[in-house]
Amino acid sequence: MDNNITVPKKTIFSGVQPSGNLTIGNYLGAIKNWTTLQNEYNCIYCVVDMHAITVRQVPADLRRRTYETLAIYIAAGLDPEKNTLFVQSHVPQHAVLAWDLGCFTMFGELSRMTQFKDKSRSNADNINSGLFTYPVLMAADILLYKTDLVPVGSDQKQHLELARDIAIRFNSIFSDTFTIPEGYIPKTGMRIMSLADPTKKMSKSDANPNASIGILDSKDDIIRKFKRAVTDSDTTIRYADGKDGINNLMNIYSCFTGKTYGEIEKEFDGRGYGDFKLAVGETVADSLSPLKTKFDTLMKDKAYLEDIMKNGAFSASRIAERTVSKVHKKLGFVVKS
Ligand code: ATP
Ligand code: LTN
Repeated sequence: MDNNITVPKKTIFSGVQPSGNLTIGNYLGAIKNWTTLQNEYNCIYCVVDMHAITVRQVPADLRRRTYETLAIYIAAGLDPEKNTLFVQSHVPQHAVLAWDLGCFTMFGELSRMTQFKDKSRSNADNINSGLFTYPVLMAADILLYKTDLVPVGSDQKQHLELARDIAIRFNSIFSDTFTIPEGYIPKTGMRIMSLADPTKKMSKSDANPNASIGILDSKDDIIRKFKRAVTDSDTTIRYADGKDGINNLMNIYSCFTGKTYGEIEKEFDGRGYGDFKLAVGETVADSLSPLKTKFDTLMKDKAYLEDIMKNGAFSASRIAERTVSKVHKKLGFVVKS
């Protein structure tokens, strides 16, 4: 038997917008899971700054957060030697392919996107066309790299479905061009909810600073925010329908400790919400502390971060250029001589 046959690694692509202070929702729903994939897969992780400008950004903040997001990727455990880490706007093929794919995406499909509806409500004075075509740019991100798997939180399922539909449509018109991507959605930490309104997802662009826990928040802030988390008028710590606030805290505690809901219920049997909230706050703060220390060191070395961005963009461009020229040939564009 030939043992030397090597199966090519599957490709993973994902990204986070540098649109605010990253939350434990981004960490548990996305970045933490990415670190477990880096040995088995060919992983490409992007800081999606072009997506971030669909909502008005302060330029200096956007720039700082782009460095910070990359530093968080590395501080959370993504090894720049094993993963391609880059900034979306450094690879212009993302915008080019987004235009092409936009001509194969229907107005009706985009109108059905719940993120567009939610963001139109929260940004009623700036419902720009980028907000509307956001999922097309996301489809371009994914399809440029022959991506097999896309690890995202469950809130992105609908966008991923659309990316698949666009790819299937293009392939059926022009013969096989794109790999059809699959979602890779984690079981635990799928959806971390807001501390202020546990029926809404925790989001880094929430206007209420008490609604979310930032990965880089101080221990005091983390404990204070958990103490204020909205719960219910019951007194027992148990996972049950209608106890959205407690269920969310139990989910967060479970993600950081590995304990099951049953174990958590036993641990806090006979104890009040105050005790439980304090335990969650301390556990989260202590678990994030090593990441924060590493982050602080990385942020002092901008040249190092820029080097990673540059190398990442170089590797990503080589693949992205190939995909775009293949697509342009199929579309009938004259090849530039
Ligand atoms: P914004 O508030 O700016 O729209 P966001 O906080 O929702 O952003 P994104 O940058 O859109 O975050 O998402 C990055 C990744 O984090 C995605 O994979 C998304 O599914 C995941 N994610 C975001 N919020 C949560 C959450 N509350 N629970 C689980 N996963 C989440
Ligand atoms: N829309 C995503 C961020 C994102 C993304 C991607 C995720 C942009 N492009 C490509 C996975 C693959 C979000 O999480 N809000």
